[in-house]
Amino acid sequence: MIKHRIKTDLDVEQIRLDFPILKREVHPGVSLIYLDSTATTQKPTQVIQAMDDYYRSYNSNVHRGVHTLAEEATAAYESARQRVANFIHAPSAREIIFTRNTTESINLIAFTWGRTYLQEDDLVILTEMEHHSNLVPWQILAAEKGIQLEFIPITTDGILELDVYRKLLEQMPKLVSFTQMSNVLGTINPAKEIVQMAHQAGAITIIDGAQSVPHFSVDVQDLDVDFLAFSAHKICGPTGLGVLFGKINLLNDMPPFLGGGEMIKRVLLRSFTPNEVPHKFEAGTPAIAESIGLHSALDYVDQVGMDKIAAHEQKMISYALERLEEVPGVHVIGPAAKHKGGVAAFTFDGIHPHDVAQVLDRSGIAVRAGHHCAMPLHEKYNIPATTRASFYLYNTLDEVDRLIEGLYTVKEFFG
Ligand code: 7TS
Repeated sequence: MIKHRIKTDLDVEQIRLDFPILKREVHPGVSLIYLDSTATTQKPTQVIQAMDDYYRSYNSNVHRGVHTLAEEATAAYESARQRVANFIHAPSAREIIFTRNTTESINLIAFTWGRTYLQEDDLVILTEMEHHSNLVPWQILAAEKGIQLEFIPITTDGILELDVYRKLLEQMPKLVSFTQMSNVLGTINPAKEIVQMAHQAGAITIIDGAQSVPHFSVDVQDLDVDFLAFSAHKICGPTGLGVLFGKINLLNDMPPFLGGGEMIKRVLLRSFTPNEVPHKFEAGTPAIAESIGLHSALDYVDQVGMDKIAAHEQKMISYALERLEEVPGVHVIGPAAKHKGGVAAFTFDGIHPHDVAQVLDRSGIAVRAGHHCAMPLHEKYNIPATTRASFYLYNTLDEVDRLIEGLYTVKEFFG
């Protein structure tokens, strides 16, 4: 069963030592094989310690005090903002807004920019492979304002049909919003080209970077994208913190999102003056510990090297696709490895994905089963659900072998 295999450039055994959870047994004598990083990634000790250190030594609210702790916490929070700007090559930290997650980042754009600038019959282009968080906010706006939605279709291999996109652009859309990498198909979309084409048609662009920013190097200036959203918890950081990058002129012209403390300059009984960007969009006490955790997470993945992480995942997915193909009855959806990140979603003839995931769990293998918040995508393939294995910097080729062994056990179990 164990195959001869290629080597990857990452010292994964060393990296694994940084992730305490990877040492745990999920059942007596059964160690964890975590293949669900697309849902959320595990956290290295460095990140956990950075947050622990904040709570132990300088816990305080930000921007509100002149005492030492408040100054230290504020400096750490603003330093995290600068770190995020550097990580995605944003020209200025003022273009980085902290939200709760990717979902909130996209909703923020829909509720502020969308409500202000989109009118009845304006066209918004999305794709058929979007996560619900880049569908539902626009559907809400469509119901409220009568905007029109169109979708770039995908081929049976899970690649965007850019010829159809080109045709759609002739209708002069106001907005093109798309995922840089699919959380189900694993498809990596030609983001720069999509943005460029949208701009030529006069549209504003949004990239859902939830699955791209953690897995390969993303440069918002090179992409020339107007907005980009991602979540800290998918890049070795904590839950509860998201990022929205926006070009400064757009952010300056957008109305605030939520109202309350921090987002104001001056308040009278019946009116207020909003604060400057980015604070205008950060009402209330922010996720301070989480921003410190994200700072540490970005240092961590940068130290490993984003290009090395991407290359490792490329080898992981190539090997996984090759091995999954050997299992009779398994069908992976999505493109060939060269167009794909480290995500393999598949069906197993005659066996429900939840049953697959449940039997795999007995061997300690954590995969996700379901529609992965992409119901329209599954409908396109005429399947209700898939089982999904996803890989990150701490996964090994041995774990792929264990997954394959697990799938043979599933097959035996269900006859
Ligand atoms: N966009 C994409 C492409 C995603 O994969 C996800 C989460 C989101 C947006 C939303 O991120 P959140 O942090 O706001 O929840 N994707 C998944 C997944 O595939 N399984 O669980 C969460």
